[in-house]
Amino acid sequence: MKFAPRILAGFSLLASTSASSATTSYKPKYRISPIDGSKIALPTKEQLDFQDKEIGVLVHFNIATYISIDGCNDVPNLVPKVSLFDPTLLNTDQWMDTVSALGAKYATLVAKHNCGFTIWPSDVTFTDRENKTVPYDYTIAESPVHGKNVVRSFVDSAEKYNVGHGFYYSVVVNNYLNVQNSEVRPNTWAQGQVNITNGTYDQIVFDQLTELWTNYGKLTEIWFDGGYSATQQNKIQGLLEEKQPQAVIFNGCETNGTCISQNSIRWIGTETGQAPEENWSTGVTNDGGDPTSPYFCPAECDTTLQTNDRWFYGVDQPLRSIEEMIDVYHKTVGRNCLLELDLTPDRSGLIPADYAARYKQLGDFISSCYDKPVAPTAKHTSNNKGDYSIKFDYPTSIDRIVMMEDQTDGQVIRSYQVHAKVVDALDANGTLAVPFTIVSNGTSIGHKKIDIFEKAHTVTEVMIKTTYVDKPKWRSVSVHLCDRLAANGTNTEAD
Ligand SMILES: *[C@@H]1O[C@H](CO)[C@@H](O)[C@H](O)[C@H]1NC(C)=O
Ligand SMILES: *[C@@H]1O[C@H](CO)[C@@H](O)[C@H](O)[C@H]1NC(C)=O
Ligand SMILES: *[C@@H]1O[C@H](CO)[C@@H](O)[C@H](O)[C@H]1NC(C)=O
Ligand SMILES: *[C@@H]1O[C@H](CO)[C@@H](O)[C@H](O)[C@H]1NC(C)=O
Ligand SMILES: *[C@@H]1O[C@H](CO)[C@@H](O)[C@H](O)[C@H]1NC(C)=O
Ligand SMILES: *[C@@H]1O[C@H](CO)[C@@H](O)[C@H](O)[C@H]1NC(C)=O
Ligand SMILES: *[C@@H]1O[C@H](CO)[C@@H](O)[C@H](O)[C@H]1NC(C)=O
Ligand SMILES: CC(=O)N[C@H]1CO[C@H](CO)[C@@H](O)[C@@H]1O
Repeated sequence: MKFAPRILAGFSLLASTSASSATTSYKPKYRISPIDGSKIALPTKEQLDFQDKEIGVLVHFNIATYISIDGCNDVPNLVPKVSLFDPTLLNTDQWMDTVSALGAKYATLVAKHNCGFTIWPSDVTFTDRENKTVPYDYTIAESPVHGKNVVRSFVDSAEKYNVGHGFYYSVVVNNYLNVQNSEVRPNTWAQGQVNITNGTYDQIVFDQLTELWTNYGKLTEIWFDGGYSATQQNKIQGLLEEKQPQAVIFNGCETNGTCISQNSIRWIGTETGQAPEENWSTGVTNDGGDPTSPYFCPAECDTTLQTNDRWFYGVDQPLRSIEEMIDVYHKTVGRNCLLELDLTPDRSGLIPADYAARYKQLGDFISSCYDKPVAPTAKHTSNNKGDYSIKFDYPTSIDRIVMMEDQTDGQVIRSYQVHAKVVDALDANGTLAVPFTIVSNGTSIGHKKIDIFEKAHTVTEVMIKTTYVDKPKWRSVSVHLCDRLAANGTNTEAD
């Protein structure tokens, strides 16, 4: 939460002592367009599998759940007491009920946030300034629920519910160790903070990532909030290659194209749950991306259910309306972005009932609208000019279209127009001999693009025309007719 873009710039002064294993940055993989010679970035299987999941959750449950403010960010001296962490009803299966009801396919848990508290019993020890070996004793093992391991329960529940699991571990901030921006602050130690060197800090990060990446199975996603420092980069990359080569890495590339993983995912650049209308699977900048980039690096749109960009459970924090959340779905998944929705267990360790109901309401809308297309017997054809056609058996009412590219050989469509033969009595004057009119248009399709028309239409035929850098491979095209809750802000009639 409070996601900073990657903040590597500024760390270049740190002596790169740990970089003895000269790991090299991943080069982008691409092919050349047979049509215009441009670069077409190629995905990894892991990236495509991840885009396929479409919806995930980012679970914010840590010691900050027990303080009034939303985490330890920007309060460098705050080290909440371990005695606060007391989830008496903790049940991670209950979390997964909500994950499933939402239709989310992966869950990434905040194993350590900026306060420094770990919700697994870390066995890491380190050397303090007096050269004594001391344990990292700001963990669940020192809390009232010692003997429990939230990370372990979470992983077991995720596996039981067939949900991919991953971890968020902030490597750039740790209040317990008095670290901001990856640097141990000199001469300002507060109550509860431990006095270490910069080198010791990097070692602790490495050792705790080793615990998380060794003991808890294959991870679907690894989250680097704000990236990592130059002194940590090579070792983290080496550890990833060794322990979790299949994981998709949020913030895995710097905006200058230095990547620690081929399976990188980029940040969309906001926490509102809105991708730009035009959002490519390619590019490394924190925005709508770039169709000409050689890097395949899809965007993830992280956002909250609670209002006011609140990530940890907030007592009496209102929730966003179902209309707004449906809008978020259309502006993220419907715009080729992964929707990663915050999930906030409360102080008892459970998802509150009213939250669970809102997530389920959203999941129910999505499946009721999109699981089954209208007119399943309509005739679908595509030709070798990139056109896609749907001919209906009889006049059929639709109000939206869902388009998916098969991106195995890269994202190749550069723009499209959706045409339809509209036979609505008022529009067409009651005749079937109508010409095609444009009902929506746009640029990027990628994994998925959903266009909601300005209004519902009765149509006999739909035809998509495209421009592209190689002949498009369609994965699917479907049309739907749904409750028009929050059908605003999406693509509208072009004519
Ligand atoms: C990208 O930025 C990082 C950190 O500032 C730097 O170490 C790296 O050399 C840069 N790479 C390129 C290709 O400019
Ligand atoms: C701790 O060990 C280091 C390296 O061996 C040494 O340079 C330093 O003086 C020692 N510090 C103390 C307080 O003994
Ligand atoms: C850690 O490194 C930073 C950057 O070089 C430096 O400003 C800071 O004083 C160091 N911290 C300690 C405790 O030595
Ligand atoms: C932290 O360690 C440094 C180096 O030994 C020392 O100068 C400083 O006084 C220590 N600070 C505290 C609060 O112990
Ligand atoms: C679209 O709907 C959302 C959620 O109801 C609302 O916040 C937003 O203001 C609406 N936008 C427009 C342009 O009507
Ligand atoms: C509808 O068709 C009738 C009969 O051909 C014609 O008189 C009328 O102008 C048409 N209306 C529109 C809106 O095209
Ligand atoms: C969609 O159509 C409108 C109206 O003709 C046009 O202004 C716009 O540029 C088109 N957008 C794309 C992406 O083709
Ligand atoms: C139409 C649209 O929203 N285009 C945006 C696509 O993403 C790039 C990068 O963020 C923006 O510059 C465009 O405005």
